[in-house]
Amino acid sequence: MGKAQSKDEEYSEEFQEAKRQIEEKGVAGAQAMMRETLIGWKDIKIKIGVTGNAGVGKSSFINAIRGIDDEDEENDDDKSGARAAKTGQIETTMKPASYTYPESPNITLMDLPGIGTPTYPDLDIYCERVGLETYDTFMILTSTRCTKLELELAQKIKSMGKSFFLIRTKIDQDKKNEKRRKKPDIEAMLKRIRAYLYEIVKDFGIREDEIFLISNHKRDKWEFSRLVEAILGKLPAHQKEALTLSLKILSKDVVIGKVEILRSQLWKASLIFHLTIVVESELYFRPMLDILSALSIDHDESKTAHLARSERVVLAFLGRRTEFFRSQLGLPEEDSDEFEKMKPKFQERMRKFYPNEEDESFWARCFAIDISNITSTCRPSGRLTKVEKILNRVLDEMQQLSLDLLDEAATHTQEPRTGDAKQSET
Ligand SMILES: Nc1nc2c(ncn2[C@@H]2O[C@H](COP(=O)(O)OP(=O)(O)OP(=O)(O)O)[C@@H](O)[C@H]2O)c(=O)[nH]1
Ligand SMILES: [Mg+2]
Repeated sequence: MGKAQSKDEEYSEEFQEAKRQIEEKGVAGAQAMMRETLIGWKDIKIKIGVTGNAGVGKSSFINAIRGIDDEDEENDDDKSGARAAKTGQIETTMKPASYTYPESPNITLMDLPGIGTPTYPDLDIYCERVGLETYDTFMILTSTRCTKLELELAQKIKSMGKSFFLIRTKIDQDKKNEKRRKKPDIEAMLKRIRAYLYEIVKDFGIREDEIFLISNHKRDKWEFSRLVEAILGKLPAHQKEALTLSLKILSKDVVIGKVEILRSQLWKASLIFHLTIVVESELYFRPMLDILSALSIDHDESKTAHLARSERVVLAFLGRRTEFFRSQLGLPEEDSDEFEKMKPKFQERMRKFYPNEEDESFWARCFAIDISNITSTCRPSGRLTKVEKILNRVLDEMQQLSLDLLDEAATHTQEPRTGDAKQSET
């Protein structure tokens, strides 16, 4: 994720900007700027159009990919778009509605009305009314047979120079139907469906692996997680990072992708931390030293007080970062029901990720790291490297725990593993 060259460019660009901010507004300005770039992924806008015939499962897909239940009424009145999309057996979505990832309101999934309904019988009118040209990319959903209108829609999207994936929903229903046959062969059925669709869309330059067979009701089966990976792969680097960080944990690939991004951001996080310490010294330590010098009083006591303050800054910083990593990897809060349900061996490993800001011995106990060792390091580069090292270690252990939890869940439910690149179910 992210090419080395562009990361270097980005690094030096942001670094130059931080330097400029220090000159203009002092370290507090640079600190604010770095903090903004660190949470910048929340500001990148992506608009994905979800379209297709009426009733193929567009709204259900929008809920499934955001990890929201169709029946989730809790958020029904939520105007931010983080609510469940309405689904139903009759024509349900009458005009475009936008839905967002709960974690990232700027990633918009547009739930478009079905084509070819009495409300939108004509494709040109449909395209105009839903503003087809305003989307970055599309998901065309289909179930059972492909219709002429769906093909015309695909043609229209291609002619606008935009990309789309073809998603065949309701595979669970096909499986049920296949099982009623005398000699059911689910694998052969899946192949048949894929070959049928490929034959129809290959002239649009769609590759066979750009067709996805999914069930909105069973995200852990067939090709749902491969689809998520493919959507990420299509987006430019920044959008990909934004969407990855917004995803709920669906698979091992998502865990690994998130950790990779969090790791690539470590230098920014530790630079903020360093600037915080510098701000502390500027605001507190330096004026104090001046006063003490003026009064000809020994500095040592003040130095100790400053180090104690710095130590609190380190504890708070590491605590906040660890909490962010934990929420990114979908690991539960301490004392939550989810935590209570975990096996004791996992609970034990999780305890390392609930740092207590008041507990100075936490990092030494859990990660064999001496915090005072960091604060007493005066060289900024030494401080930065140490903080990055600690956070890297936290990420290593969190990634491993998340992967082990996914394995455990897969064994427990006896379902196919969600992280496999090509999933199939027989
Ligand atoms: N078995 C099964 N049913 C599905 C799946 N996806 C959607 N459905 C059902 O299909 C029906 C229509 O789903 P919607 O998500 O409302 O379909 P839509 O494409 O948004 O429909 P319109 O908005 O009317 O165009 C609902 O009863 C869903 O529960 C799926 O993957 N498997
Ligand atoms: Mg709908």
